[in-house]
Amino acid sequence: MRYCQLVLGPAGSGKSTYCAAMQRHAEVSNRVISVVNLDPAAEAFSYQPLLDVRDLIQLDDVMQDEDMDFGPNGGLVFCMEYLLEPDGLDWLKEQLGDNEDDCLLFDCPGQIELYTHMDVMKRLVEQLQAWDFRVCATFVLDAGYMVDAARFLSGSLAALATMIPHINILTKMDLLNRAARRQLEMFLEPEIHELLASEHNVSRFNKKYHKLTHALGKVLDDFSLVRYIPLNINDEESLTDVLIQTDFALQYGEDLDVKGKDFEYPDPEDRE
Ligand SMILES: Nc1nc2c(ncn2[C@@H]2O[C@H](COP(=O)(O)OP(=O)(O)O)[C@@H](O)[C@H]2O)c(=O)[nH]1
Ligand SMILES: [Mg+2]
Repeated sequence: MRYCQLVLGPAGSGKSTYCAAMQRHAEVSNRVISVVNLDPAAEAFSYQPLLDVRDLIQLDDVMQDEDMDFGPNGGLVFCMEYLLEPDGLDWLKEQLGDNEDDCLLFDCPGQIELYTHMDVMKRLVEQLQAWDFRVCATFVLDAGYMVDAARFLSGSLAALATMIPHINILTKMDLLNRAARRQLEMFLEPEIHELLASEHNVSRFNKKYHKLTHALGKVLDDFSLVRYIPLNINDEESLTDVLIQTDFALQYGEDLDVKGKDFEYPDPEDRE
């Protein structure tokens, strides 16, 4: 079995920084976590990638091709589709190797359309599973954007668009002052009704959609679907905490834990 996190989230939310910080943190804890750059439009990241999709295809090349005439979004979609063609997949499979127990982070592109309107990411997940990877989605959001309930809900709903086990991480906690951190605490394990009740400045728009917001909040609440883990990349304990949660989602180190999925309740008849 191999393990991987697809690191997802809007552009600038801190995906590449998370990958770099986790790789570094793993080294300190005597573990190896490798990072794969899957963003054909990536400009800068501070990790040393195990493999880089830009070695297969570069967004700039696609966009400069006059026959294809793509803009940035179309170009990105083309690159991801190309990766999932047989030749692209052969390349990816070979690059990934076949080391048992590998732990990988896939630093993914940020365009939400790839997840909401297209099946490229779903196909990627299925392919990775066929190659014996256990896959989870790690959804990264900038803590600075979690400032009001409406934004909170829209972020949460985006997080639900991924259909595999997923973890939500709030990045850039180091940038918040103490008051903001305290305010954020109520978002972490949200009692959504309380949260919505605490909204003060109800605009006309908010009033009109008040019921909708509450209904959506109730869905999230009833199913305990959304939880956020704060991450301060400058704090090793915080990194450890996130690693524990992602390990749990992936059921990494299966012989150490009882796995929910395979656990069988003992037959009461056999109890003597
Ligand atoms: N202070 C601070 N800056 C961060 C953190 N995470 C990301 N950044 C900065 O936010 C910007 C975008 O981060 P990046 O990882 O490239 O985002 P990506 O587009 O999601 O890969 C960069 O300038 C990072 O240095 C964080 O946890 N703390
Ligand atoms: Mg990036």
